[in-house]
Amino acid sequence: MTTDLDAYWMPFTANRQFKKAPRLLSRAEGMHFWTPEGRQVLDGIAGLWCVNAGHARPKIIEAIRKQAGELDFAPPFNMAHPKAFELAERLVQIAPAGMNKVFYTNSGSESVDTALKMAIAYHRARGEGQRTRLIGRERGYHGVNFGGISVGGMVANRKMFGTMLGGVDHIRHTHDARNLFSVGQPAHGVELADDLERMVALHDASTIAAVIVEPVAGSTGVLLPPKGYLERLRAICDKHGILLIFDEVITGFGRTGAPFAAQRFGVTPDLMTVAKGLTNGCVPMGAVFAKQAIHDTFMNGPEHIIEFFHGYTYSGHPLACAAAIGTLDTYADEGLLTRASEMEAYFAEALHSLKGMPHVIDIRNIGLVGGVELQPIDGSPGKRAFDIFLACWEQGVLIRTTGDTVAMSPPLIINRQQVDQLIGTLGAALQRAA
Ligand code: PXG
Repeated sequence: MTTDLDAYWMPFTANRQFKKAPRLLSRAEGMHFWTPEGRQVLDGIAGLWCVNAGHARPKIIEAIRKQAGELDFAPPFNMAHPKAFELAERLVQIAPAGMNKVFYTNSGSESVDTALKMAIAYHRARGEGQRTRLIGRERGYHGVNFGGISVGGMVANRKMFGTMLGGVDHIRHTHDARNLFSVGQPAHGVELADDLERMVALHDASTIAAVIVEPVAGSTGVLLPPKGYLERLRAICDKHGILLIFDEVITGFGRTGAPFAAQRFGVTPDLMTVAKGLTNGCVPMGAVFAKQAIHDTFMNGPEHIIEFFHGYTYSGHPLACAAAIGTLDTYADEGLLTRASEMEAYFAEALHSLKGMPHVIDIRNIGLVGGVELQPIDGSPGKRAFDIFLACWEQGVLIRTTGDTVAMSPPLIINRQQVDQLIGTLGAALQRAA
């Protein structure tokens, strides 16, 4: 190493451990990364669930290059540039029916906090300003901003950052021991959605603005919605006038086999948050999709007044919009937004072949997402999976771990041989570690 590693405080990383044995990536193309030493590594997690079309795609690179030379920045408040409108129109074409308004952010975390604020402000605009309560779910992950960690269900956030937003409550998560080793959507647990009725009984619907869930929880270990669960959540929300927010930061842009999980599961939310695959990870960008009626509720009062008092300096940044348009072109050219549905059966079979391997206690999958849960080492939660992560890295395959679950979410361009390599390397690491 010629560069000093000292000054960079790394995010979500065990800094001291990392700096003793750094893992660096210096180049990427298609399904692969390369290390500075020239070692090739198969990307089993699409960067961080974002590089859905694979790395270094020409249309995206060219779009960014061209945009940088043409218009580097335009103020997004009271001004705009053409690509912001073009992109929104393109996004609405692939969105669930009726979700035809798009608000830009720069990340998933910002999308989540934007959607929560939109929900509260929407009810106020309708004359129900007392609806301020937000309902999340245990084991939910909604990014790192205060709204997101409040509705999220991660214990570490509670331990480290205190009480966070008030007026928040949580329904139970959907991980259910009756569903171990289910292939695809599990059969048991639709009644977990009835927790929302308990929230209504406890807090009264008139105080609740919205419920936010990930259609498939990614970061906390690939937790699937039981059959009928999302439908029931939708019905309970409708019954009580509660907005349903899907956080599709991970599930958006083809991950589950349809453009959005809302379409895969046939349940349309009122608001939908996205990021990651929106620009194929090339330029930071997020967005919130809203139903027409929600948007229209804001379009009241004097026309010179700002309707939604919210936005970011970089909302709809020209480079991000260009990258997103290049990304949507690439997805369309190659049918990537539905390719996971073609690969799902092969991926599932390979993944579930790990059943019976040492320490494997559950396997979960949908589209091109897989989770393999391992028996934790007594007294050292997370260590078993992290050791497997390191073993795979040494064998040229990048996976993710969360707790003792190994998560995989490869670029949607993955071929069968690469699926075999991904799962084969993981299987071999599990055998060796036994
Ligand atoms: N919502 C969901 C559902 C997410 O998965 C965010 C919001 C926040 O997005 P930003 O862009 O602010 O990071 C996420 C992020 C992992 C992992 O390995 C997942 C995420 C981030 C980092 C790691 O599971 N998801």
